[in-house]
Amino acid sequence: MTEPIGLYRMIDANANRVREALRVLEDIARFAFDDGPLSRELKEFRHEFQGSLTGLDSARLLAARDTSGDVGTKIATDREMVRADTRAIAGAACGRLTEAMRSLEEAAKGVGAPDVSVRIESLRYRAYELERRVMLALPAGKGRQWGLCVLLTESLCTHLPWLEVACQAAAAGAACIQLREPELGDRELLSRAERLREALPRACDLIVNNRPDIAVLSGAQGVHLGQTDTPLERVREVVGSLLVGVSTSCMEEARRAALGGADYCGVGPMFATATKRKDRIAGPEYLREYLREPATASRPHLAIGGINLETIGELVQAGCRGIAVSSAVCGARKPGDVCRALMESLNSVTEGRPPARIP
Ligand code: TZP
Repeated sequence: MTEPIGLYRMIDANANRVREALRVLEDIARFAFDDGPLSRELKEFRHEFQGSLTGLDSARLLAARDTSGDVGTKIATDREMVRADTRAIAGAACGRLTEAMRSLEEAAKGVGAPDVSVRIESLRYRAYELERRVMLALPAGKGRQWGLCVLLTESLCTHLPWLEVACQAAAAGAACIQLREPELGDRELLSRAERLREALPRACDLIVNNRPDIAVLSGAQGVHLGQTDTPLERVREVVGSLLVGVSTSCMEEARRAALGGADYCGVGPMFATATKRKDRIAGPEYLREYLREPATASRPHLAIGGINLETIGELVQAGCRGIAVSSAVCGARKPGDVCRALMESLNSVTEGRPPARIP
C-alpha cells in the first residue's frame, strides 16, 4: 500500500514547526535572558527530537514538501501578527511546539511508523514540562530572572573592601548587586552607587535599596523596597521605567506586589539570619507557594535570608531560580568562589548534576 503523500507533507511541515519553535525558545533563553542552563536544555531537546524521527524516510519527506502549493501559507490571523513582549513570543512558540508534536504523532501512525509516534508522544509530555519551566523562567514584568543577586553591605565585608567584593562577585557571574547601606549618609550613598555603576560590567544590574532618588541619580537599573518603605505606586512616579523590586514574606504581600506591577519579588526570609532580625521565618514553604500560583510565579523572584552553600539545596529542590545573598558572599575570603558555588548549586537540578559541594 502506498501511503498518502499528504501525511508525509504533514510530517515534514510539523517537524519543521517543532524545530522552529524550539529554536525560538532557545534564542529567547540565550539572548534575551542569558539563561545558560535553559538554553542548553532546549538545544538538547531539539537534538533529541531530531533523533526521534529516525526510521522515517527523509528523502520521501523532502520529496513531499510543496511550500508554494501550501494553501495554508496565505492564511494568517491578526493575533499571529501581535506579540506584546518576549514572554508572549515564548508562549506562542510553546503552543506551536506541542500542537505540532501532536499532529506529527498522528501522521506518523498513518505512514506505518508507530515507533516514531510513540517517541514523539513521550517527547510531547516532556515538552509540556519544558513549557512550564520556560514560562516560569521568563519574567512577566520587564525584569529578568537573575540567578544570583549579592546584597552589598560594607560592615559585612570582613576580608575585602566593598568595591572589591562587588567586582569579584560580578566577575564570577552575579547578575545583580543590590547596594544596601541603610546607615549611610546621602552623599556617600550616591557616590558609592555611582562608583559601583562605573566599575560593574554592563551585564550586572545595580539596584539601590530603598532609595529611588539615589537609584535614578546614579544610573542604577532599579530600586528595592521593603514593606514599610514608600509604596510601589508612588515610587513608580519617581523612577519611571526602572526596575522596582519588593520584599515579601507571605502570599498576600506577593499578590499585592504583583498586582502593583513589581518587576520582581524578594521572597523570604527563607532561613534565620543575623543580617536582618525577623520575628517570623517564612521558610521554603513560602517559596513553594509563590511558585505554585501563576500570578506570582510569572514574576521573577529572589529567595532571601540565610542562604549559603548549606541551605541552598532545599531551595533548589523547591524550584528556586534566583537568590539574594549577603553575609555568605560579603564575608567570604574569596567572594567569587562562593558566588560560583552558589550558582552551580542553583543550576544543578536543571543541568542534572548534584548540588555543589561545600568548599
Ligand atoms: N531581608 C530579608 S533577610 C535579609 C534581608 C535584607 C538579609 C539577607 O542577608 P543574609 O546575610 O544573606 O542572610
